[in-house]
Amino acid sequence: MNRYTLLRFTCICGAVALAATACRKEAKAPDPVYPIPTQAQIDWQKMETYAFVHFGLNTFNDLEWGYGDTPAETFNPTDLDAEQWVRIIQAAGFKGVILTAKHHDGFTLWPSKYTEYSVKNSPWRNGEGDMVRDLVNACRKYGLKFGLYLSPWDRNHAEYGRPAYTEYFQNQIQELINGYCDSIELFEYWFDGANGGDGYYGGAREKRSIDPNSYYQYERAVATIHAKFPNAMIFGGTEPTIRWVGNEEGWAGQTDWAPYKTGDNPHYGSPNGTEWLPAECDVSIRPGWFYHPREDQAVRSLSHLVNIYYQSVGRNATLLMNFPVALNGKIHPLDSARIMEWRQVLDEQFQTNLLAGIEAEAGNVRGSNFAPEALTDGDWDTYWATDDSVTRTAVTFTFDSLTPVNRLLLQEYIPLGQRVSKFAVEYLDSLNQWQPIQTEDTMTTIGYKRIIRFETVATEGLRVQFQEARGPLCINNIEAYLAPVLMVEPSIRRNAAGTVFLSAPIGAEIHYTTDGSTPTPQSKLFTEPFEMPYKGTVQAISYDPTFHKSSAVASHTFDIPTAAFSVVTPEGEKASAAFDGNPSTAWYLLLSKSRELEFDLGGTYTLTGLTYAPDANRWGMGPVSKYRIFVDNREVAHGEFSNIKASPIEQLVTFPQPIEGRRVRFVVEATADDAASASFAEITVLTR
Ligand code: FUL
Repeated sequence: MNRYTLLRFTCICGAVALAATACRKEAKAPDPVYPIPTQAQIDWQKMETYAFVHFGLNTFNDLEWGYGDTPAETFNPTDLDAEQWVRIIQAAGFKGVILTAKHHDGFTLWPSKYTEYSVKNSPWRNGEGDMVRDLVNACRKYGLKFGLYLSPWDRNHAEYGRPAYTEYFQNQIQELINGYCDSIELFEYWFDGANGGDGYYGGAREKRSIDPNSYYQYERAVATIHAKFPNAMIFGGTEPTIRWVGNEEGWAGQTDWAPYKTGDNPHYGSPNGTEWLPAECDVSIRPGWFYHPREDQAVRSLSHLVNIYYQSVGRNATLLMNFPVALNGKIHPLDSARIMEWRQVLDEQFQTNLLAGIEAEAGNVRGSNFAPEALTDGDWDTYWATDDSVTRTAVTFTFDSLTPVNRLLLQEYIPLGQRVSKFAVEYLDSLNQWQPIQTEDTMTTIGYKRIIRFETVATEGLRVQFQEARGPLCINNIEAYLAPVLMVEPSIRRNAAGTVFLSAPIGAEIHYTTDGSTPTPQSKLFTEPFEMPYKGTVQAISYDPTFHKSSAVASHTFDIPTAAFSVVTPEGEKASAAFDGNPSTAWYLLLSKSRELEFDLGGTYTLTGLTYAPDANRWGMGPVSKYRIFVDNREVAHGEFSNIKASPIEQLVTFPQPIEGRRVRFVVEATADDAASASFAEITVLTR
């Protein structure tokens, strides 16, 4: 008889928890700890993952934020197929899809009767097309939930900033809700908060500012939506039911409270939040939200996407994954292949719940109707609860034999509020001692779902120590898994002098090529940094020689090295961090001193473009939003880096034609946050 069976047949009240269960009577449920979610918020959170589709005029003009003046005639998908999107999205396990019915450029993907700036004036299906209708029909056919994104900021509309636009905005919401959403469940409505101020505005081409809290009349908008869909979640505006997580990278804080109050950091929420406002993590499968052919090489890696899942769903948030539909009107094959790989990895990682059917022992039990059996019975609505006075206690799971394990999934019964703020996980070692698991995860909040990743241990027992909570514990589910190791592709970096550094997880070999061929385990083995002081592409894989497993291929194309670059303006500056090949260090240009960075390349080159990356560190500031670029005093480009504040990724400027020269001047016309300094994490030139 092992320890587990022994316990099952013992009934010593108080001392042994499982036994305590049997001796207990039924108890009344714990009081809620406020704030608590609505049923609609609970149902939405249970969706866990859903998709975004960004598609529109931007797609055809290689833009992220159209100015509102790109002609409607440029919208021309050759082979639009909303059913293809829905099939892929559903096969990858997403429960719904949100469409950018109108982005900031004001172009509507449905033939709105309130504007001419829409699909009806495009060549697509001779102006007879209606993308909102297509997607609604596809969702209805496949049983996928539907959501709408409608940008309040409209850079096309002549009346933007005046009362007439507010009416227009409200009319469009009426049009969408009442004209399109019959017999479909609208699960979410997205009011994007972005507003860069300037736009075409019917030809005025000027900057207009509004007070978003009063101008758009969000209360009216929400009343329209909720009149028909009382359960739809509202993102943004003045009456949200969920919150933006504060970044566009797909991660929530390790500590993540659904309770929230004004002023809280959206990554974390807070235990004394007054409103139930759970976090949604929006992220694109590529760097941009809209499709750009150059980003075909930049689809997020499998390991990155898997990580995003753990850092969103695994941290009490939902995941909103964007697909930038390509020029032909379909999800790009690289994106669909990657997301299916992602689904497969997650299915493998969560294949067999090692705790299914194992009865837990609990240090305290409120009553027989709140017994720890609820933790592993597969029923979301049953939960283990403790006495009102007990917030510190443990649950223990005993395996029949040594069991390797490296994941623990915990869920609180959130209808009664979010409670746990500190816990620890332990395993039984070979000497029958409890040891802490080795993990980089901090074990603070749980909420709807928390997943902890740790080093594999082969053990006969797991124990969760609940250490702090806002009230008696209410836990409805605990699962454990053994996830196969996922090979992570190497990271590739080159310093200013042209030395290339590759790194991979401990234990993995790195094999690489520099001749354009795909690396295999037979390719050159990386043993030390190597020199590549010229233009070229490094491709590399991680390889596990024990299990003969390779990672996906990492690839990085480098242009001329920056060692020979020297700063001309501002005089006396070296700006080394801007040229060091390391995007996590940044140089700041003090704008009161100079608004430009001019540098000499150390030789004459034929230049085709430039890349600029702002400081993307958590507290980074001063991303350049408007620029002018000169080569040897000739202006070669000017423009805007759209959405750079919310998404501080590398920006590419391609010059209209190649130009010979050696002095590049980058003029900062504006920063997205009006900071006193502009940040330069990296600046490079592209040569022919
Ligand atoms: C941001 C927008 O500005 C981006 O273009 C994108 O739509 C993203 C989802 O939200 O605020």
